[in-house]
Amino acid sequence: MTDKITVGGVSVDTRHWIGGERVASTDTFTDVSPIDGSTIGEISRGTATEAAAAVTAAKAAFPAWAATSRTERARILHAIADGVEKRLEELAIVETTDNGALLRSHRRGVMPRVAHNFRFFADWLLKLDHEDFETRGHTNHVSWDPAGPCVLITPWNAPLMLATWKVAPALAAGNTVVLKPAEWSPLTASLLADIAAEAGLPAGVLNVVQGYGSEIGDALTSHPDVRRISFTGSVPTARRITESAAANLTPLSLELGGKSPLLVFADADLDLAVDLAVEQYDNAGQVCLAATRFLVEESVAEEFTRRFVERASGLKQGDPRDEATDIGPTIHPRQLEKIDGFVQRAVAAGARAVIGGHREGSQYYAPTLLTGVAQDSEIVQEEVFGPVLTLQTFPTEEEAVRLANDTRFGLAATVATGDPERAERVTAQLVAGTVWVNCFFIRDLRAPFGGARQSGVGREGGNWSFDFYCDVKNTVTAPKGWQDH
Ligand code: TXE
Repeated sequence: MTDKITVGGVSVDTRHWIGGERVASTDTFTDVSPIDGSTIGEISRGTATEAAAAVTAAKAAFPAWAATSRTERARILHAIADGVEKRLEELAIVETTDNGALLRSHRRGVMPRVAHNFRFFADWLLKLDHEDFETRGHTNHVSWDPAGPCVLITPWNAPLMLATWKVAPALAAGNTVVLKPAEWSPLTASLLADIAAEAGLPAGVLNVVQGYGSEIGDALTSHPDVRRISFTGSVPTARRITESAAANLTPLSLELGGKSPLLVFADADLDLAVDLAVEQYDNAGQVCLAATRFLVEESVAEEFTRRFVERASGLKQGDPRDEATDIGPTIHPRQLEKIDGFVQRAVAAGARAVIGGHREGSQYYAPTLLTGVAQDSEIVQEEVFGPVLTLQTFPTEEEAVRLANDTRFGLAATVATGDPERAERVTAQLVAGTVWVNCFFIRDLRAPFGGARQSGVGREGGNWSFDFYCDVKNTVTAPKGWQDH
């Protein structure tokens, strides 16, 4: 095994990053590019030994980092953001090669947001405060104490973006981190380790362990020295992690899947509604927030479908490095298999593919829209995580809300309507962590982010992140002169 590989002209270390040193495992796993199925390289395949070593390193580094002043922590986080900006192009090309999402989105949207994640939590840290208050002359002072080593487990659909949503607030809060990126997209986490070290983050404050969740997950999540676990991924894995964390009652933040609706009312601006609908193919549909269920008022359903099909047919699918591409590949042939299984079972049950409904070669799935789907069918109830959307119609507002809420998820919902009163009525009834009205994917780090029902546990963003990553403490001090009594 070579320690470094070159990806799109960028050198990437394939080993773990533990206690400020590169550590190799004896075994490796093969990282494959979704663009063409070619092998990128062999990556260290972590075991329980490296997982434990990473937690030990995080524990050892914790007291000094927790005691580092807020200003200094914020300065280092800004320096990491500088490093991300300096290496933006490199990060973009490596991420695209590794997970197949569009290079143009990585360049212009995602990587700038990665830098912003660090800047935002650095700045928020500096203004983080609770007001002191008084109880019968006694002062109550609430402080945000760092919690300790945090295990952060992230998925492959937006690897560095989702990792830094967690890493930045965890570090800002004064915690140390063990990051376990997904085995299908391990590379940018390794680059982040380099960038953080160059920015002056002390050894052991950020550790990265590579490998299969099934092999090293338990060693991380059941470790008694771990104080927080934040996970983004699937519901079954979240259940396993929850069981494993139960041993020490380690607090969890879980950001899971969704089956979010897009409600289109007859009074909506239909062109806007179609714009919002077409956006759901972004990242080849591999987006937890995607509004994959179109619920359209009967009277406009035909026209909406016509315009949607016209727009969707113009989308260009292909190599995500090409600036003209709109839809890239699916992360892995196994995911492609899974997507096609969902679609073929839906079609066998009576659904009609208005567009798509098939693979395009060995890495791509054609953008698909299915109609004739029953509310209780698998395709309407389960997350596909591919470019597969369903369309159902509704006769009344009441029925629209009923259908929208009728799944076990509750991550997001999007409403297209021209009537502000309807917007207010409907949004008040929707079960979702985020509701967008006549817009989609607007995300401000000050706002809470998370899911209702099986879409997640907990909220992150602004103070919500610090609530999670800190041990909030109240100190009650007696009035001056208490010793005279
Ligand atoms: O997810 P997993 P997978 C959904 C989506 C997708 C499905 C399966 O529907 O089709 O999940 O994807 C680590 N202990 N989402 O199998 O298994 C794993 O190594 C600790 C939605 O890739 O949840 C990876 O780092 N960790 C989603 C991470 O968990 C474990 C994004 C996610 O993998 C582990 C991704 C264990 N026992 C998938 N087993 C979203 N919400 O955006 C695995 N992991």
